[in-house]
Amino acid sequence: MTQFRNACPRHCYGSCAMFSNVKGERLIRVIGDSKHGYTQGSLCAKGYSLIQYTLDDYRLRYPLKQLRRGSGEWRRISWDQAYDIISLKIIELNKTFGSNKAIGYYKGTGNIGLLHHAVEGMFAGLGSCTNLTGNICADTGIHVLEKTMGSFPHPDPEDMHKANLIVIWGGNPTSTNINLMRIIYKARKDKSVPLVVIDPVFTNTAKRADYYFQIEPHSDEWLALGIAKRLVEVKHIDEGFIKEHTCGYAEFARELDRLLIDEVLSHTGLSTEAFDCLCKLFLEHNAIACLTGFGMQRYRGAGKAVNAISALIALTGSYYTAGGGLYFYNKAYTDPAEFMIEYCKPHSTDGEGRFVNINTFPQEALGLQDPPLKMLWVSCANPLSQGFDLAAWYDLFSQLELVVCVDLYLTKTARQADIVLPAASFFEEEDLIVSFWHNWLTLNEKTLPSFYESKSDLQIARELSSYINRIKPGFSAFPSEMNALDWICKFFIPQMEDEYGFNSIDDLRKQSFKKIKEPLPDTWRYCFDSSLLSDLHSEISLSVCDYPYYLLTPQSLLKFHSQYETLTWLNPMQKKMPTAEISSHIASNQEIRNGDTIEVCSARGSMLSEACVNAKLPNNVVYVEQSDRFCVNNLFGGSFPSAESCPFFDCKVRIRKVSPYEQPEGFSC
Ligand SMILES: Nc1nc2c(c(=O)[nH]1)N[C@H]1C(S)=C(S)[C@@H](COP(=O)(O)OP(=O)(O)OC[C@H]3O[C@@H](n4cnc5c(=O)[nH]c(N)nc54)[C@H](O)[C@@H]3O)O[C@H]1N2
Ligand SMILES: Nc1nc2c(c(=O)[nH]1)N[C@H]1C(S)=C(S)[C@@H](COP(=O)(O)OP(=O)(O)OC[C@H]3O[C@@H](n4cnc5c(=O)[nH]c(N)nc54)[C@H](O)[C@@H]3O)O[C@H]1N2
Ligand code: SF4
Ligand SMILES: [Mo]
Repeated sequence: MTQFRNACPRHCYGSCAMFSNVKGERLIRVIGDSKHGYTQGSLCAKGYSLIQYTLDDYRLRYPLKQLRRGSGEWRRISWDQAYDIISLKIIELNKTFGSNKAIGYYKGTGNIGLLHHAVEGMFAGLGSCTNLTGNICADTGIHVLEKTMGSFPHPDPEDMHKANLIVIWGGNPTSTNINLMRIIYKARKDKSVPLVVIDPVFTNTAKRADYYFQIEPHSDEWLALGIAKRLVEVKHIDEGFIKEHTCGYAEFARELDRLLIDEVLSHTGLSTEAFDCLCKLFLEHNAIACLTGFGMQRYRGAGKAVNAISALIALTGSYYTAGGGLYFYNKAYTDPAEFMIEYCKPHSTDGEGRFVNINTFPQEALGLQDPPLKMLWVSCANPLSQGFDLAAWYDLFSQLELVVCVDLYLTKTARQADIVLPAASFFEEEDLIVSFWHNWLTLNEKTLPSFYESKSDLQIARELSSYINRIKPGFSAFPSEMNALDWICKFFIPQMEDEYGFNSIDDLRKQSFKKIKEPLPDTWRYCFDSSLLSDLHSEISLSVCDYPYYLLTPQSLLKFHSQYETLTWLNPMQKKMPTAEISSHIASNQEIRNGDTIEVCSARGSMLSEACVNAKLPNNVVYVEQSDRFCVNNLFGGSFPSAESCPFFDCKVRIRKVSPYEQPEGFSC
């Protein structure tokens, strides 16, 4: 039996370090690495199920060509045939339009390994393409925090237990960030640090809290500003911090004066007692750790909420305290990838190409002219299941002359592609995993041989780039000669060794390394944004009568967005239709019982679901899991402010009980 070091490459807060045991060519065991400072040896159930994932019957084995898009008529082709079709199309489009701008890519969050940036690198190597920008999970918060704090600090999550109050605001770490819960439990056990959860849904995290505040969806900025007003009124603010490290406080405080607590209560739905209790918690603590979850920013205008929360933390002076501050996103993790993309660029090009934002991708791409987008490469992503405006995605696909999808599975997106290329699992490739949350870096060793003919994104980028260059020498500047170990040893190690304190790949094989971080410099400043208050009343109002309920579709413990659905270890019951959780109030009003079929209907679309009555859900919330098979995103769509993440939780629905006579036979979504 051989043991390897691996790291889970899901877009997960954990980026867990693990060991894999292999017997013959079979993965037989995975265990967490107890020496990793953040994950300390624990993996989630999805991690342990990777044994089934590597050999899943549903995994793609060979390159495929679809005779007519969406027809399901697939032919197995060789890799060379696939490269030939793709290369010829790229060269043809270049000839027709005089640049590579008609060629674009969409890269999702399927694998965050540094070497997967070979996808962006491959397109950078072609020169002026249509490139991707933005961050689907966190753009709303990133833009706001950059405005108020410049390069915003992200405290070390391992220090969270040093705070004296922990607030989880719009996040659900018992599902999405399991390792953090260990740190929170430690804080409670050792120092009785109270845990506060603010979420419209009584989640599993809320169940573990000392204080839970069930607020109306989309009312976070009202709540944060309400607490801020109380702190300012009773002069319980950190005056030293405000004087030395902030600007704009006086105006912000003046604007807070105009805010009425009654308005706060009516927007948030909290009682006076609950609001007073929350204010008291903020008044009594000065090292507040606030996890600003990604869930809370998925509605139109949610930037105001992140902005207001960051201001509240500034008023308490928590940014410089041990364990205190705003825990949101570790931006530093994108730096090495950006270097890689730069490195692949040709020395002279006909310009930079153009950029399309990931959040508004299908709409923006549809609007592109001179030239229009004609070819799309989709990798690590399932946008026809997970995208926000699926109608726009289908429109975009219909204008494309070639769609290539690289994936491990025949997803909803792959089913609409012309060419599907089988991707290797992370056990079948070398990689480096850097977290977007904690400060650790872990080597991922190649553990298994390739599953049938699957290849890593890097291998595909190398082979396709050299195939094109064989047809048209010098067409691509992507360094095809560099294999994974070359990138790691010759490129990433020299770039990162000082920051992380390692010298060689042998060091990386022995352990994970933690980035040595500087403390927040004295010159750091927080800028209060008083326009926040003047904008507060300009809420976008959604039609309440026709569609009275908020549809919330956050992340779930046993899935990863559209991934892991086929694994029976995680999902033993193969459902016939999706489950929609509804409150007892909705259930009794509409005489719906557990197991009844209901139609969940938005202004954009509808889906049949099996009702599950959840007595803890608020009266105005319907809760559905994300899925590839039963794709809920058909219900979303519409425009939203630029520089914001897609408003996935800004969907209003109505529901209707469906009589058994109305139900289509053999329902599938
Ligand atoms: N198991 C698992 N883990 C994951 C993922 C996964 O799919 N599965 N996905 C990963 C990715 S890519 C991401 S982006 C993260 C996201 O993970 P989190 O940051 O935890 O965010 P979400 O799960 O989207 O939403 C968190 C909470 O926001 C609440 N919420 C919804 N609307 C509001 C509101 O208006 N106000 C407040 N205060 N709360 C609201 C929801 O009820 C939910 O409990 O998780 C990562 N981790
Ligand atoms: N309803 C609803 N929709 C949402 C959200 C929500 O909260 N609610 N959240 C949004 C958020 S935050 C996110 S991040 C997105 C996630 O949406 P996507 O980025 O599309 O992520 P996944 O659905 O996880 O799909 C990733 C795909 O990558 C594939 N993959 C895995 N490893 C590799 C690899 O090494 N190479 C290649 N080529 N492919 C690989 C997987 O098989 C999978 O099909 O969903 C968004 N959509
Ligand atoms: S999905 Fe997240 S928690 Fe689970 S093993 Fe992977 S990184 Fe760890
Ligand atoms: Mo995400």
